[in-house]
Amino acid sequence: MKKMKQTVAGILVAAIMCTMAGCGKTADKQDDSTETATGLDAATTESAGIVDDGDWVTTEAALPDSKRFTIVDGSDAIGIDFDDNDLHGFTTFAEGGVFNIAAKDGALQADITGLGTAEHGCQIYFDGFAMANGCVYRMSFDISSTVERKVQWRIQLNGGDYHAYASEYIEIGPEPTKVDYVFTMEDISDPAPRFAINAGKYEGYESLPSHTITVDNVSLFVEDGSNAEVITGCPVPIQVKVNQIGYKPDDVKSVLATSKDDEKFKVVDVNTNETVYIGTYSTSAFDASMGTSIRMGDFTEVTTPGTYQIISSPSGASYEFEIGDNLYDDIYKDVVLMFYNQRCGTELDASISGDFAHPACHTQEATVYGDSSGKTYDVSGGWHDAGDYGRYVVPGAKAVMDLMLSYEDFGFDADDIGIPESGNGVPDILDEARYELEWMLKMQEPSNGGVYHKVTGFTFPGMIMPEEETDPMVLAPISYTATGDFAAVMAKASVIYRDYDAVFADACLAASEKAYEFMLANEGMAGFKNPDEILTGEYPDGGMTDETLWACAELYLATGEESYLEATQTALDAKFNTGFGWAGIGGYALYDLAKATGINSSVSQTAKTKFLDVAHKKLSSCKNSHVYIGTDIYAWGSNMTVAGDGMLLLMASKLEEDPAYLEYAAKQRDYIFGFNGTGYCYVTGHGDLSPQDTHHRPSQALGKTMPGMLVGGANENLEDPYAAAVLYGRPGALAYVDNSQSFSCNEITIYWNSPLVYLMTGLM
Ligand code: 9MR
Ligand code: ZN
Repeated sequence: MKKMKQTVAGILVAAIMCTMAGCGKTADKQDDSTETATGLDAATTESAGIVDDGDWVTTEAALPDSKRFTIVDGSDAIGIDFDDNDLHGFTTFAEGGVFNIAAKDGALQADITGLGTAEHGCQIYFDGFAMANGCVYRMSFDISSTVERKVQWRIQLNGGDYHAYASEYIEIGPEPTKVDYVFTMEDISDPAPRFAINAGKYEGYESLPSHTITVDNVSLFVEDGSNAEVITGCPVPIQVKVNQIGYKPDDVKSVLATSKDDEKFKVVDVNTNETVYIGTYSTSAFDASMGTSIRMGDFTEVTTPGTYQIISSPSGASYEFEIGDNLYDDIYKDVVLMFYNQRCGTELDASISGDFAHPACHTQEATVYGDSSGKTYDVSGGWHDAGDYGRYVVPGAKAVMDLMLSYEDFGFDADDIGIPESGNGVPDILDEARYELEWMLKMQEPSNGGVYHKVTGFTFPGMIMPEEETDPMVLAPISYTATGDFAAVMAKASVIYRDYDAVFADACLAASEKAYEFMLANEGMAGFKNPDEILTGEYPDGGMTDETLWACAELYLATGEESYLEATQTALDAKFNTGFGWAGIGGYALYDLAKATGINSSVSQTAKTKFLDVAHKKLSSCKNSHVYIGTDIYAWGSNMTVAGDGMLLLMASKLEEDPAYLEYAAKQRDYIFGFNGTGYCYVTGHGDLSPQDTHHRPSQALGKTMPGMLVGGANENLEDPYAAAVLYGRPGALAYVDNSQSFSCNEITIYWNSPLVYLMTGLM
């Protein structure tokens, strides 16, 4: 057993750190005495009388060296000998396989008792290295098995179609086999590939006795790096950032320069090349989320409709943007139509969905997990949750609620958005929400009112079109959160749809009451956990006091009944999450109680006080933020947090007069459209720089990007191998990469689009 060698992953990390230091963005905090600790001085603006002195140095600041790593001849990209009895990141994937791995006696040992359903039924894998096009590698390792059998080793793309860069089928047995394989990386460079050994079910293997596979001395050696491509990582963000879609004439308008040197900027009309405004930036401040010094400029005074660009000295130009009244119409339409495009169980019409049209998908009946009688239900319909095709009640309820509130709070009653139901006399937003509600009704167990947590396959499908996922569908067990969220939105729907369809409204209310009975009978039920065999999205949530509150509050608002009032009073006294996410959802209950008229006044007052308390804190976070946004936590789906903060501020503006609510709600919108650290407009198909390689199966299958999807955005937790490889060391607000392998940054979901619908509706 040989000594551990340094891995390219190690070199990669070192190279990125040099890159960060070299760009002068992380290391300059301490010696900039002009910076303020928190907040920025308000930008002063020069007179709009426009005297352009011509003194503009607008050369792009030297771009940091974006080499992510270099390939070193004679080094290991992977070099692990397990001598220290550590797995060094080796782990497993199962498709029905029953096995476990451990590092023992200086080697990796896999004890296999069930082969699963595919060659990768039992997969042992390793991520965390990188490969360059043109480089010659030597893959070697020792492998044995206590029974004679076949396995396959692969180095593969970690996502998409998982195709192999190199692979071999090998017969192994008790005598160790030495794999030694030299190959050239012909594919494009990959900063996050996967090395895997597939030890699952092969043709002719009905079963094998339980056995142990031993793996040792795993090495991916750089045999010849002389022709290896030098790999570049994420693009360097543009330094001068604006909302790329644009501003309404009377909006407060800000420009963000991620630089400490810029002192002034001008706003140039791109059609006439005329300078229409010259502004002075605030003093610089160090922004920890972006890990750099920034300055803010204000050009609210520019109100004339047109197309503009900011020229900043010395950082250069911004993307172009518009000032005008109807500039949101196109993006808004796409953001709303995204829900239609995510519809499941129905044919998508090419006249609406274009390339994304497809035949009806997922129409097969689903089996109830763990039901010995093999019970199946028709649960077709609803929206695909995200980049995967799962349909999950918990996040679906949040998305439906946002759409219903867009209608209720802002009278969004357009009936010509262009969905099949357009022109039917019911607002399209309600038609669209009803598509999900009708599916949710099917997810309720008729015998007891509980609601199945989700319907998916046992595992995520490949990067295929939805109608190609023909695997058996399974209904995951009933959960308290799914039942609570269901009870809440069904009660709400009974109010919202009553004027349009009283029969439907009654059905929703009855379903809600039945779900509530299940909740009463199952108080203290444990939070949902995926059964071992179901590997799709989990949506776990152990804190359920907010679901209890939301359910009884909406039932009280729908019925006025005393028992629901009492339950609401009790639930309001408990500790609960006041958010607008998929897990924490108490904000919806507070808001609906606070805005209701003619209900128990102490309940509505309590709810209003609690709601406004949350809103006041959010508003002051926005005011204290360098970039006017309400969060400094960049977790999975951070764009939902930002859109949700905008939503909260808009709601607060309905309960209490304060122009700051609208102003800062618009800032959350600006962030999403490009006024942020990465400079991305995070909605596909709009803006100058927007995501083009999303983790979204239809987009990946077709090699095109569906428009109108809001991606998850910056995520400092680096929760997928690709992000871990290319974003290591990046500050939170910059931890975003436009790559389909990065599902923790670049996936899309219905419940990230839905708060954006609310925010845009409110601001329009
Ligand atoms: O949006 C979810 C995020 O908040 C969680 O951190 C993450 C991991 O549990 O899961 C996200 O939800 C995914 C779901 O599990 C499956 N469909 C895609 C969702 C978005 O990535
Ligand atoms: Zn489907």
